[in-house]
Amino acid sequence: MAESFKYGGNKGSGGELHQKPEADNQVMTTAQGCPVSDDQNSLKAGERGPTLIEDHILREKLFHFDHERIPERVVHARGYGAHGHFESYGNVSEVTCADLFQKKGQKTPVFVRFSTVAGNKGSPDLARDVRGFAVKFYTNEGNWDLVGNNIPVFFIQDAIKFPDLIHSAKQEPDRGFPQAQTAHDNFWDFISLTPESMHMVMWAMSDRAIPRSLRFMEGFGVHTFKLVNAKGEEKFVKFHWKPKLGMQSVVWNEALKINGADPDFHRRDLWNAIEAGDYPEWELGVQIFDREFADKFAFDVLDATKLIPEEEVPVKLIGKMVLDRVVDNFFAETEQVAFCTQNIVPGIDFTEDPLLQGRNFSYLDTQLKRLGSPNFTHLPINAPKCPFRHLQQDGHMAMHNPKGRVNYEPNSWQQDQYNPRACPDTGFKSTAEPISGSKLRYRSETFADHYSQAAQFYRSQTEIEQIHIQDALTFELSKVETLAIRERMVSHLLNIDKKLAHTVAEKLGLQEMPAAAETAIKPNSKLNVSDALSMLKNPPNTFKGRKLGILATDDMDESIFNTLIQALEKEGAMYEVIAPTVNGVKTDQGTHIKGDQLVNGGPSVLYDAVAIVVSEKGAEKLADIPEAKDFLMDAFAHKKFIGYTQSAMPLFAETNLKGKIDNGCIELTSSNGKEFTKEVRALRFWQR
Ligand code: HDE
Repeated sequence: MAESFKYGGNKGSGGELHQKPEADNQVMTTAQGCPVSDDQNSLKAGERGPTLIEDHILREKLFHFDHERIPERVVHARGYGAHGHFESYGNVSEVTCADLFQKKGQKTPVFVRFSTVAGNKGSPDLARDVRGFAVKFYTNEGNWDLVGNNIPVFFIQDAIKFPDLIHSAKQEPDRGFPQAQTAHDNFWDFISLTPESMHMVMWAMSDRAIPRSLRFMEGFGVHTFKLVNAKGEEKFVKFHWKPKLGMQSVVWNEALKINGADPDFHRRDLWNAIEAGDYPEWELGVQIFDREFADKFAFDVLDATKLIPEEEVPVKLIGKMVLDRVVDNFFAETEQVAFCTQNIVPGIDFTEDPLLQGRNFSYLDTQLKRLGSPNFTHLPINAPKCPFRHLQQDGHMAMHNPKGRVNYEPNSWQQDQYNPRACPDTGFKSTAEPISGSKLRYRSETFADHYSQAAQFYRSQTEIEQIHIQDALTFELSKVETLAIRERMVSHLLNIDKKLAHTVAEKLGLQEMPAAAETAIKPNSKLNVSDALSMLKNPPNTFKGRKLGILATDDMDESIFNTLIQALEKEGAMYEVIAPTVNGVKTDQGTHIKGDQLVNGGPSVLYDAVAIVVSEKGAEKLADIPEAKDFLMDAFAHKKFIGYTQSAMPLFAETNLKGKIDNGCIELTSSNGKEFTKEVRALRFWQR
């Protein structure tokens, strides 16, 4: 019998690769540690079977495989995680005694999981959706989970509506589609019957819901929390994450194409950036305010559909987070991480926000279902990194089992080493919030204004951003088949902005304008514009962390290419070479340049700006390739900056863009790489 057969498989079926282990520590074993002699063939009676049930190796392998999946998250199923640390600026110790904020430079390990909300685990990254932004801080006084989103408000005011919201957003129960999309009847039916969602809808229809990268989004704690200092004095707080590289989104047409070209666009981007040492960073900001401000603020600070404009309470930066390590194992870390809003530490406290109160129940509950045991806190990704001692015991998969007699308290076993006791001085204390009133099911009247901040958000956007909101609403409602739902949505838009309502109605071809929806109280149309709410009013001023797509062919001008690359490297930007063969190209000097993508594998939607560095002959050849034409035409349509060499003209001519060359198209020379890199910092040539 040939060796290759003995150690697996037949010749010709890859069996040759199954070699004997070289060292003892390479010998495969079963989960019970029994060495395996053959991992290619099951145990059979006779050469052609049947297979024997005695084959414990086969049965153990299949048994484990059959149980590989755990229930995916009901929401936020699609996510991506990374490790890093939080470094405190040490400037809020007066306001909070939370250990992680006490000293300047103090570092706390973190694990972050970003996610979309509506899609299932395998859905594409660039769905129009809210992004989860969940951070687990492994502090010296226990884990603090700040389980936020990339949008500062939420759809609903009371946790009791959450299952309805999510049911309506996910695939419809009879047909099982659409996946990862809110563009369908059920979602807009629910939304149009839920006026409190209008502010969030404006955000969800804005470019915030189609981020270019997880690295370029803001994050928000959403709810109002409390900070408590050593004297027990409390202040209210809203948490913000500000991306160091600035905010950036794609345009909708790009999102659609990216989902086809690379459904893993966001996770790949995060993985690649961290692996390249280009560690993404965010600063943690806080809006701190007291009860007096809360009482006089125009809205209830317990209402999660409202924000506090940064112009009214400025954001104070209190530390920075760096993500510098990818996971070792996606399942063990990203899938098994269990965020719980009720994971809180001394110095921080909850408020009575009815959404937050409901979440504090829901997250623990969901982890039991997903991870199957109350001992999910024993998993390395969920375990605190500080010492922990308690008297909880047993249960499925118990891995931390204390020694000794003590498993209750009070007890008389002072001599026992393991004997944890509560400590009134250092232990977590809830703030003594005065509560009075009757037990009732009620929505506070202070929660009644559903339109004023929606209007404020819309008014605070630039014209381009407003057009994107109009287009997004039109797109989504165009997929709604029931006319009454479209009309009902327009009736709400009338309370937000008349021009917006009329534009959407017109784009939808509504024959008659509905009356404005009834409002519980008269909206305030005079709230000040807040520039902080606009992405385009706060552009990044760097191309750092962004990626240039260089369409290249043989015989391209090497000096132009080199100047460009040097400038990009200086800027801290990345690039990929897209070539007719993935092996790459040869320059006019005969140098081989490695290719990253094939012309039909690297469409321009994957890049922040593009350059066409080709020879004339190369351009002529590209002019015959549809994907090469799409590369240029899409970049132009998506208002990207386009660097080009004169020799690229045959491609421009074939795409009819030759006569349209504008200031967003920049001719590259062997000396202007720096100028080009500076120009593309604006990310898009919106004037086009
Ligand atoms: Fe969540 N949410 N949520 N949510 N949420 C979950 O927990 C829930 C809400 C958020 O990467 C679930 O582990 C209720 C607001 C993020 O693992 C579940 C309510 C915000 C993540 C759950 C809300 C969020 C979740 C599903 C209304 C932004 C992903 C699986 C009261 C501030 C965390 C899981 C991760 C996940 C319940 C509303 C953010 C079912 C009941 C508001 C980022 O427990």
